[in-house]
Amino acid sequence: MIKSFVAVLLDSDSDLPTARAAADVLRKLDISTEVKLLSAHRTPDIIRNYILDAEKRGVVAFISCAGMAAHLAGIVASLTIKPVIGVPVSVGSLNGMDSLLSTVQMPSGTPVATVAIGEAGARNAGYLAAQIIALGDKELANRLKMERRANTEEVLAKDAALQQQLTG
Ligand code: RP5
Repeated sequence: MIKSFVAVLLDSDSDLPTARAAADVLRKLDISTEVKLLSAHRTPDIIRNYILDAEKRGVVAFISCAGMAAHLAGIVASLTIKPVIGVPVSVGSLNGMDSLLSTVQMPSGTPVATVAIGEAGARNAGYLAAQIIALGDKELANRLKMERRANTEEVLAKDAALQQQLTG
């Protein structure tokens, strides 16, 4: 049986801290994850073969992390109809604004679901991929719901502590 997995792609090894934030969320949720370095501008020929092979091996979604002229997510999206989530990396003199616009402004018919710049966005890319998988996986859906509940409890506890500080 083919084992399904999420591919976390990075355009440069300098994108690793961002890519790791997405992979950490997926692993914490027990989702099989593959991390792969592929460069839009430096390894264009290798990308097509990797995507075709990943599809044969059971990839369910791609998360693509890239900075500056961030074209990796768009190229991946042009080669597959699996969901592609783009993470703009915060790098260079524009602090990721260039990455954000390069990732999000896709032509009609070839979407990239683009999340926020940097590691916060990468974590949400992990959760978004998990939510896509959870459409067909009740156990994972329950794990995600439990995490949401834990987040709610955490805020309530922090508010209770805050109220005590303010009144105590
Ligand atoms: C992009 O340019 C990468 O995604 C990276 O965020 C940025 C800098 O790349 P390196 O010069 O560190 O390889 O290609």
